Amino acid sequence: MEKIVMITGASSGFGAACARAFAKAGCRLVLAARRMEMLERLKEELGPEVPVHLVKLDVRNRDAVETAFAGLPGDYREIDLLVNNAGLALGLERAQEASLDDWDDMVDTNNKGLIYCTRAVLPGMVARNRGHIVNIGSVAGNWPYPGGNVYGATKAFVQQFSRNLRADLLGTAVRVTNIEPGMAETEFSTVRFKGDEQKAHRVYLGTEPLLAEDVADIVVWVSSMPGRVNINSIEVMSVNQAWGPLAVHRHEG
Ligand code: NDP
Ligand code: 8X3
Repeated sequence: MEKIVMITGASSGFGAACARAFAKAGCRLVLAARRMEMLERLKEELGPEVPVHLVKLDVRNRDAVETAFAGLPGDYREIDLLVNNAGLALGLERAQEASLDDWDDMVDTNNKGLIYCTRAVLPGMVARNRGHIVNIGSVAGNWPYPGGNVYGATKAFVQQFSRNLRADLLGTAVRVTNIEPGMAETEFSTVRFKGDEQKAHRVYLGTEPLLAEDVADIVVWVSSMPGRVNINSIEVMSVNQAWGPLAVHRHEG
């Protein structure tokens, strides 16, 4: 696969696993995240034979996103595949107690960052009549759960944005896919619980969650389908996760 693949949030979890998987598939990689030292380590791990361009980028910063895409070296500029993966959940408090700063941060990263990156690559993809945007949504965008409030809503936005992109791109060869994973063990819960490793660990205790590699395999698969095939969305869970019954509150007595 001789593609130029740009992955946001490549410093850990799904993003880093996607980098490893696309490196194995023979792609040129543009890896972006805020923690440059983690990206440097990943580049070293991938080895000198894998063409990698690193970008220190906070996707919440619109100017920085525009500058980063405009400043890509010539041999990395014509991005074939953008994996919009950078994202986070912050907190699990009920809406009436949740932090507005956390809500801002999730909207700024999961939604605004994702649309800035998408808008930066789309004109080139349409002009070349070639390209694929893979968004990392979540089951949380499809199914409500207590404390999911704004995080789930940001992922519902990603789902609808992905569908609307397809509507706009009809008549071009540019593809759009929304991947909607359930519980997967990455740094996700450590970030959600603001560094509380024990609380994060308890999320996965006694289960066999998805691995980052599972999600990366799916991203590689959807992008390696023939050009006539657009996988619109894939919802994927660990076999240890399923839906609960609708909740009913009953008065005492
Ligand atoms: P991780 O916390 O392991 O990875 C998140 C990545 O996003 C990191 O590389 C982080 O890099 C990057 N990131 C966060 N904020 C920014 C920012 N402002 N600018 C640039 N990069 C940023 O979690 P996951 O791998 O699990 O999460 C990846 C995506 O998958 C997210 O969108 C998440 O919502 C989604 N997801 C996760 C699930 C799970 O259970 N793990 C399930 C469903 C969806 P850095 O901090 O270096 O900037
Ligand atoms: C991450 C999955 O269920 O923690 O998007 O919201 S969940």
